[in-house]
Amino acid sequence: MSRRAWLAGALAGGAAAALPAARAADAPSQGLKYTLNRQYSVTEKPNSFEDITSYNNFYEFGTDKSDPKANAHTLRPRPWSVTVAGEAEVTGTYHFEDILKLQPLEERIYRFRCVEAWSMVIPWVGFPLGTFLQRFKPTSRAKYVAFTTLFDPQQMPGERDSILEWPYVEGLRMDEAMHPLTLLVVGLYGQVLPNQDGAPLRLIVPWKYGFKGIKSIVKIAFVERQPPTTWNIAAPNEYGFYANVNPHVDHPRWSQATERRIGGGFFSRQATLMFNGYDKEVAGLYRGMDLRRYF
Ligand SMILES: Nc1nc2c(c(=O)[nH]1)N[C@H]1C(S)=C(S)[C@@H](COP(=O)(O)O)O[C@H]1N2
Ligand SMILES: [Mo]
Repeated sequence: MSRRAWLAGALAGGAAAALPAARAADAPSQGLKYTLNRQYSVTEKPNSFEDITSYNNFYEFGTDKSDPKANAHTLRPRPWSVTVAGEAEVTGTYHFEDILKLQPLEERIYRFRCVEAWSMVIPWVGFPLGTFLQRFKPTSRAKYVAFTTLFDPQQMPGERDSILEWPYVEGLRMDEAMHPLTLLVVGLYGQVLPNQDGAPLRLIVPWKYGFKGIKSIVKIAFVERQPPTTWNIAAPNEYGFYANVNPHVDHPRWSQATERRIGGGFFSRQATLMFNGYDKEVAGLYRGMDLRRYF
């Protein structure tokens, strides 16, 4: 599909024109139409487009932070389709451009905290996962949502290495998936999502560690049981299913009390906030749960 056809689809889904809130001088121009959601945006200064697109974790393209930018050109994010399956009245396989037309795009400026204790502030463009999922009329048996990344070693050469089990998989509890902060992302800085950030469609759950934000999604399934998740399979004592940002629960090999803000100078560390600063919005989801056990 041509770039023009893709853009036409994106524009058809756009809300009334609004001034982009975040713009980077170094961002290329492949613009989306979207409206800033102020209610769900932080006022901290966003990282540069360069930071967000050159310091990445995307093991399908290598394990160094600079590998995804160098290698992700082999990914072909258009055309793309996404299968919605499992415990729902409506299921099927959908063209990405048709998914885009379903709802207007929003810009959300979110804090982003990797489990490795670095962080950024990122102006994502996307739409709430919850409003998307509701269309499929999940049944009462749908207790979790399971996500799967593309498996194609031709496009994703890292999938030939056994460093992780492929394809990358992730999951959320149903109420986490339905929470208004949970976002399906198609762009950043007002531009179509670059390959290294998980084109064409990735998840962002801003109160959880970055590894929950599965990239290049091809399947979304409503399931009854808690689904397996890639980093939990790799090291269950280090990475739990919930992975809520929590400065009081250290990783076995390092502290989670502070974080290094990328672009902020190597020695400048700042306090990590409970639920990455989104505690007012999400603490209620975990009331009564032992956050040390369900980490
Ligand atoms: N498919 C896939 N998704 C993934 C990863 C990955 O290796 N493969 N890495 C995760 C991790 S550890 C982080 S911190 C974020 C990084 O997102 P970014 O590179 O856009 O900042 O993506 C997450 N999603
Ligand atoms: Mo991460």
